[in-house]
Amino acid sequence: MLRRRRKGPRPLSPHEAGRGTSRSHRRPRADAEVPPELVLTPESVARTRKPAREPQPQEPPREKAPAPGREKPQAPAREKRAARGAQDVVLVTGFEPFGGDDRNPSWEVCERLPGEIAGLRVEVCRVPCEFRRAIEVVAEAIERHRPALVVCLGLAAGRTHMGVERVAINADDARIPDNAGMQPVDEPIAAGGPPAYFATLPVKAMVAAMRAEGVPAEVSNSAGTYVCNHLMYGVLHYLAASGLRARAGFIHVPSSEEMALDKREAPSMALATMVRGVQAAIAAAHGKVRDVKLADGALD
Ligand code: PCA
Repeated sequence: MLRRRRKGPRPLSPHEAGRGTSRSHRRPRADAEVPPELVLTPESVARTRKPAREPQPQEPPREKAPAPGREKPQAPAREKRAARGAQDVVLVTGFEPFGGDDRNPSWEVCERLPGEIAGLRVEVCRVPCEFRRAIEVVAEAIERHRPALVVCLGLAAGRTHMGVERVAINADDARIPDNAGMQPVDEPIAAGGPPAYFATLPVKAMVAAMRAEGVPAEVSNSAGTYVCNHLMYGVLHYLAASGLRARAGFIHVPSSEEMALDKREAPSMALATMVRGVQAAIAAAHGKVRDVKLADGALD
């Protein structure tokens, strides 16, 4: 039986109470407990925002950080765009270098994406390789852009294929410290949060679309236990709890050819191939809410 949506105003949940009624389009999930530091209000966003730093040489100023203290209150960008009949947004994120590397292809792919994919406006966001802070930065970008899709990218050196992650688990277990020196071992990402979240993007359809473009791709059943899994879990948790309708997922990319030049054992993929793959994956994710059935599971 189809359930009808209740008409008329519904009572405010404790999560919404005190935030004014302007966010009544949100439908928070009662069972998703979000750590208070991840519940973003314009005030908390302004508090967590670091002063604009000098742009890095290889970093084009795609996103201008406002001068400290001059941030605009967060507008419900998606609603305003819809009212103007303007484009939906896909937010694509990539990580800064980590673990002693001087580049990270996940961000280099973001820099090479076109401004539009499958009718979606592309916004990119460079993410620090830091536990907690990574989630805050992406949550802030979600509040700013109100995307329809969020596709996070990260490097998985040693992999041969583009890996569309199926699941993120509620566990941090860092073999090396992050870029801020933190090394959580066997700690939950969100105490009281669900053990795992599945990606809300059609992972098999994305893999199939990449292969159709000639890009080696696979479904991956583990995003690891480092900052990438942490970010994927955190973004899905944030979206579930905030009631925003964006769908989100994560793609791990192999080392780039440039990185493999001085790492002989590392398999690699050309950045241009990764860019083609990400474009195909986004187009497939935008076109399909339900996944396709494709026998492509792992035996181990
Ligand atoms: N890869 C790491 C974190 C940042 C990145 O690009 C990971 O797979 O967890």
